[in-house]
Amino acid sequence: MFFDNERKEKENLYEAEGRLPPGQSLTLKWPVLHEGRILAFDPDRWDFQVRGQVENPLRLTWRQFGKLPQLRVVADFHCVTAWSKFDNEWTGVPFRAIAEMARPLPKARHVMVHADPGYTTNVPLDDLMHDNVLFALAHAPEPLTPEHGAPLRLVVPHLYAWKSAKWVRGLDFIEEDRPGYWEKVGYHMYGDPFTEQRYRGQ
Ligand SMILES: Nc1nc2c(c(=O)[nH]1)N[C@H]1C(S)=C(S)[C@@H](COP(=O)(O)O)O[C@H]1N2
Ligand SMILES: [Mo]
Repeated sequence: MFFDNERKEKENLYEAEGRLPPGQSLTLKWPVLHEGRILAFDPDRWDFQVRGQVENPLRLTWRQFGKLPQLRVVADFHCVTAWSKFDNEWTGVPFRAIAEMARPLPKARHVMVHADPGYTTNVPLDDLMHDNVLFALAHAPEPLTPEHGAPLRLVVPHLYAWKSAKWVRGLDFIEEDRPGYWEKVGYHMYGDPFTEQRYRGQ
C-alpha cells in the first residue's frame, strides 16, 4: 500500500486520466481471491480442451501447450471487490493462437471458459480476440504461483478480474451468451470496470 495521502493523490490522478476505473483503489500487494481449493498440478494428466462451435476441437497436453508461441503483455488488473493492481507483466499463449487452431465457426459468438475446480465464466468471443488477451504462464519476474492460477490462467485485462479464470482447462465456444459461476449469482454478464458493470440490474 502507498501511504494514505500519497495514495489518494495518485488515485485521483489515475482516475482523471481514465486509467483507474471509478470506485477502485490501487494496491501494490496482490490479493488472492477464489472459490474452492487449489488442486495439485499433474503435468501428465493436465489437458486443455476446446469444444463447441469450432471446426477443429482440440485436446492439448501440457507438453503441447508449452510449445505454443508466447507473448508478453503489460496490463492493469481490476477486481470487482474494488482493488486494482497496475502494470502486471504477463507472459503466455495468446488467445488468438488457440482460436487460430480451433477455427471458431461464424455462429460462435461467446465462450464459456472452464477452469478448476469447476469454475466457469462467460466472455464474448470478440473480447477474447483482443491482442492482449492471453493464457498466462508467468507473472514476471516470477512464474505464476498456484494461488494465482498456475499452471495456467486466462487474463482478460479490460474486464473485471473474475473473467480472468485461474487454473483454466478449456473453452466451450457457444452461440448464445450463458452465465458462468459468478454471473449466475448476479455478477454482470459483461463486466466492464470503467462503466462499473459489477452486478446485474445495474
Ligand atoms: N478458477 C477460478 N478462477 C478465478 C476465480 C475462482 O474462484 N476460480 N476467482 C476470480 C476472481 S473473483 C478474481 S478477483 C481473480 C483473482 O485473481 P488473483 O487471486 O490472482 O488476484 O481470479 C478470478 N479467477
Ligand atoms: Mo473478484
